[in-house]
Amino acid sequence: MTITEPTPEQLAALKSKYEAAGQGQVFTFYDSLSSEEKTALYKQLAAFDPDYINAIAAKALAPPANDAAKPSSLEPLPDSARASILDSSPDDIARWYGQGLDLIAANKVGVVLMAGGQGTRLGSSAPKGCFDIGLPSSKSLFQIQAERIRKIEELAAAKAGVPAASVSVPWYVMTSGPTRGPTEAFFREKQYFGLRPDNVFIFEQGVLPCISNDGKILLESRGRVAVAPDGNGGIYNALVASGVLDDMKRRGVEHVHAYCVDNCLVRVADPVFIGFSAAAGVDIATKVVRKRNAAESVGLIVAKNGRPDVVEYSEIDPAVAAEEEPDQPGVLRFRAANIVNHYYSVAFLATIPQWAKSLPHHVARKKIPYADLDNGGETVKPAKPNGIKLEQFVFDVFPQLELSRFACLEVRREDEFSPLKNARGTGEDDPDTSRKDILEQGLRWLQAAGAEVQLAEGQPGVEVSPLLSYGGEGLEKYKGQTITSAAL
Ligand code: UD2
Repeated sequence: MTITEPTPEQLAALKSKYEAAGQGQVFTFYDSLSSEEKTALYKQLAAFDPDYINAIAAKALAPPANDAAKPSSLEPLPDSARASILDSSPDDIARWYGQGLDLIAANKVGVVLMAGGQGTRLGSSAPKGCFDIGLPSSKSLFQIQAERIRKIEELAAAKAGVPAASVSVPWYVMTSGPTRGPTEAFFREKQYFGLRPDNVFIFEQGVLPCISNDGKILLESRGRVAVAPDGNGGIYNALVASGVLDDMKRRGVEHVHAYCVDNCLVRVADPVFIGFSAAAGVDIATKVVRKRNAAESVGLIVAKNGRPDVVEYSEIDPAVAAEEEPDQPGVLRFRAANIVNHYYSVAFLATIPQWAKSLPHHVARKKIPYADLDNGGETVKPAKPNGIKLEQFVFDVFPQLELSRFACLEVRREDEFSPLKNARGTGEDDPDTSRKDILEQGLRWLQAAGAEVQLAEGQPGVEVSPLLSYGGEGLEKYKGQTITSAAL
């Protein structure tokens, strides 16, 4: 790497900017660094604006003016903004499905995967998409999702009567500092799971410095600022900065499905969702499932001051989360659970520069390893939270919209939502629940097709490859057959 240390003038200018912002401590060890370390630290610091960091940290730490979770300010979404697969007519669902496939066949649909999370709760150091949930095929979450893209391209081409090779659903994979390298290596190693490499676009979201409890930017070591991914709301700046939005426009993509990597049941580029959203002519739509119980760690889709909004599980007042319908005891009043499964029109995404900077930052209090300024920069691993990470949430864009520009589609949890959040053995949202949910879905599909399935002892179901069936279709050939294998 060519070492281009900053000139004395450049260094002085940056130093005074940080000192004026009360953040001069980041230069504590600068003079004792090697030339390469000086260049790296200067480059890292020059990428941040210390005044902006102070402003967003102060705003994020200030008590919310009109507390989002105060009971009076929240309402469930009005029926006008909601639909449910559970009570939609088969004709409506079939129409949305057909419209979605037609848009996919016309190469107007793209997919954005949010895969920058660090998956700390899962306890794996590899990116979550690489995780093997223990299926008979040992497929990773990335492979399952890639094969669903391949299958939906094939189904769309078949319906349109065009060659499969003429249909492309570009897959834009958002990574972060810690996940980019391992993700790219995994995709190359797996030859992009059979997708055309020029239809896979791996990009990186931004990072923000970690801040101590007294508002100081933390050093991770003598020559490096402690940073963390800027939240899945970093997607918006990243779509523009990485050239993804330009690529979508170049391809003529008009409809985008953005989703969460850790949901093994996710219907990637779901034609029903795309068709529903395009037919509704909305800027943003979101899928929800019925909340499992008041304490479930999911955001809640609500209406707030007449706008669509989401109150995150880490910020909801427990009393609000537990409120029940007055005339339906036991039914939660706020039960539309966010599952990080969103539709955007590209026309709306083109307005990102107008509002992305104004999205709020949320505070996550964390134990952040830091360089002890008073002890030669020795790295200290704190026993309790010593600072905050600032992150934007992807759904914080929702209040930008009038309700008429937004739609919410309730789907069946057992068909579409099984998040992988926790380490094996937790019993909830862990690798075993993911594996079980996929196998049970395959069993339901085969039984619905008329197959007789004989399960081995302790086998919860059958793994049906996405290349065989996207959503349970195309299994007629198993009618009347006896299935004994664990995977098809
Ligand atoms: C997310 C939702 C929550 C609920 C829950 C359901 C947000 C902000 N919260 O909570 O409302 O829907 O999931 O499972 O969406 N990610 C990035 N970059 C980041 C941070 C996260 O790409 O800097 C991705 C991450 O890889 C994952 C998704 O965003 O695909 C959700 O992140 P998470 O699992 O950390 O969010 P969680 O479970 O706290």
